Amino acid sequence: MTVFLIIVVVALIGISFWQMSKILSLSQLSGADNSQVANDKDNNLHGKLMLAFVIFMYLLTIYCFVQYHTFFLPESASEHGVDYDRLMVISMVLIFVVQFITQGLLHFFAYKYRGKKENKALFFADNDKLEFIWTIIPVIVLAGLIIYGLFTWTDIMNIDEQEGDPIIVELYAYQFDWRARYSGEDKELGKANVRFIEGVNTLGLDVSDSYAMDDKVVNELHLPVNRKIIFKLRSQDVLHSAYMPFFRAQMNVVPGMITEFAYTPTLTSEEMRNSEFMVEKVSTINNIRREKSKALTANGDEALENYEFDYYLLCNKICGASHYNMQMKIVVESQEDYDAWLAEQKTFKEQISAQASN
Ligand SMILES: [Cu+2]
Repeated sequence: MTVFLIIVVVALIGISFWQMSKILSLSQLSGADNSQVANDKDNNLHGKLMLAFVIFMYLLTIYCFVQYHTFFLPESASEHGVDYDRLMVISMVLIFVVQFITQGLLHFFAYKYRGKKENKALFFADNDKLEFIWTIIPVIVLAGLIIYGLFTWTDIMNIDEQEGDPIIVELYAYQFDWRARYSGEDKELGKANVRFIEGVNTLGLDVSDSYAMDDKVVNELHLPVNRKIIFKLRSQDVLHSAYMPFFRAQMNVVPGMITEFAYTPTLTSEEMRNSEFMVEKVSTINNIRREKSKALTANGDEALENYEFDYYLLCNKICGASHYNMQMKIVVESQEDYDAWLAEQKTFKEQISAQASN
């Protein structure tokens, strides 16, 4: 309703301006230039505005880069992320350079050749050579970019379970949290179906499947560094999206099917925490928190805790009211630490027997 009223008000203001401009133009003295044809004064003004607009846009772009470059992601924490970033940089630099030149020329020529009373437009039908040049160059550049992109894409999306010694982890999404499932000694994830969800069996594991009994369901994702991880994604309810920006990974999580993505983490949580980028970022965040804490404690409230960096798995599909808070901590650590952590986790069998004895 509010939106509707705002639209009505804006429309009415528009109409009143239009009416006022009509009254003003009618009330002008008869000597004024009432012609609809642009004169030299109009052309001059519009030519200069054309130039001013492009200069303004360029200055704004430069300002944004200087002001907001700290919001870019740091170096990728996964193996394929390096290729992904390279493709992104090449595409963006190309687009930027071409756009900077062509847009600039377009506006500059609009200014330079703005209308003048004594000027007459040159009749210029076409030029085959020029047509050829500005067709063939984009064709070659774009074809190169697309082929390079396709190769990178197939490399990234190639999920070969036989290659290397991958760990298979299930990521399970539901409104509004994540669970991860690791296979046990048998290195095989057991069958699961949302129909079997009951009690502690929150992921609907199939109790008749022996592979499921030694699976481990956890709410913190631990990954050994430099080891290929294959993620099998499953959703309980609606569309979610598994988003791990530091690893340049994102995959839809779709109810009724299993989607997959694989990557090899290359930087442990500790290494990322100690990187130059993160040390600076975290200190900026903590400075802001300290400032806010001052106001909070003055009001008698509790001060904010110091922030420490951690990788997170986020949901990147607006999946409902608490979507914003749908996240799971990711810990990338050494193989030994990972093994020790996994050994401590309860198997599904232990979980259901604990429930039964309760
Ligand atoms: Cu979600």
